[in-house]
Amino acid sequence: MITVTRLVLREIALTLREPFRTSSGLTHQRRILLVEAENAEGEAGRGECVAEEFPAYSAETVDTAWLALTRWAAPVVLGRRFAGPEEVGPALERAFRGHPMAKAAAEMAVWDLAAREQGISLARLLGGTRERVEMGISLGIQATPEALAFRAREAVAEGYRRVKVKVAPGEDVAFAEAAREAVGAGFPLSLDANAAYTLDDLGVLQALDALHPAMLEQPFDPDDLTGHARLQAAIEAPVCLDESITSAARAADAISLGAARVINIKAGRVGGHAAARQIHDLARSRGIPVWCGGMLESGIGRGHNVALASLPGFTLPGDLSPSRRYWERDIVDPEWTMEEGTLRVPLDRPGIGVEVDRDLIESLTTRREEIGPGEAP
Ligand code: OSB
Ligand code: MG
Repeated sequence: MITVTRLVLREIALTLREPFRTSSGLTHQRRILLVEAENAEGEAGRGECVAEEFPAYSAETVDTAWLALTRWAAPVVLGRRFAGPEEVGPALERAFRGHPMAKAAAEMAVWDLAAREQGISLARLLGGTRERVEMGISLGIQATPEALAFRAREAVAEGYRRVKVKVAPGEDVAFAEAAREAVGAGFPLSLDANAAYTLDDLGVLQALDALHPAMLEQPFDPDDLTGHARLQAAIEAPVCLDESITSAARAADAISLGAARVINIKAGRVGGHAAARQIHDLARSRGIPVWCGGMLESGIGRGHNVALASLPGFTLPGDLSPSRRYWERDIVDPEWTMEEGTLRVPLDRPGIGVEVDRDLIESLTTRREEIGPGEAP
């Protein structure tokens, strides 16, 4: 049994050490929505909403998630006796439509709390089996192919197990060629288009395919499963879906249609850990490899990603970098680190395995709201 008696929502401002550019925009300062779920004993679990400031990656934003959490998710979660954290996602799903990033932030906070109440790691509670997870870097679009090649070479030297490069129309073939040459012929190099192309760009996509990428991530609009299936039939590289996969049902459709040979799972995008695990189980039963995506999270969201990535079907390196790659100072203690291209899953520590730096979080907070049972606005 688990009961949440108080939710604390908080928005913090965190500045990336280096701006991150994709086909859908530039991010330098992250507005991050954090959710704390407390039980009657005052113990807290934490979740992080992956929604961004502007609705480019998906329709949700920090502000819509704040609204959905306070108005619709809080009354579902607060004061209710759940048999376990796996019941929270379905309850939110029944209560209102959409807003999977908002739902996930609350759901994941309850999973962290449940693991802490049981005195076990979140990785164990989710059914994780790995002691270490392999790390991959996601490189934003750079000013020139040469600059990208420099960063890609650096990443390989640092030990990353996979390099992913963002591409966009006009900043694709020359950049991908430079990255391929930098990492070497056999090295896993992925390309992520963040939905910037259409089937009319087949020529460009075939030129990218000729560079033998480990996968081509989300070339088309999230709704265009049929287009992805057509593309998959026309290229050798596996098509990997990210933005398209918003639920287990969508993942099942994508697999059945042949729209994806690989799936990027982000618990924060699909409504939380229960849905993420369901997608993992489904993909595993269909022979589809999965990996854990990232959304430039703080150390809290990263902790959730690490726990999820410890599940057995996560056979490919995730978009997972150490804290130092993103932030001058992360909000968690200890910070996340990389050893030989892997990250040690904190199986010996409760919940996500890290504690928050309360003073630092307080100093970064731009908005805060506490909600108790029966208090939802
Ligand atoms: O498409 O995977 C993506 C970051 C923000 C939004 C979307 C994506 C990304 C990344 C960064 O690729 C991955 C990371 O957190 O390191
Ligand atoms: Mg992506």
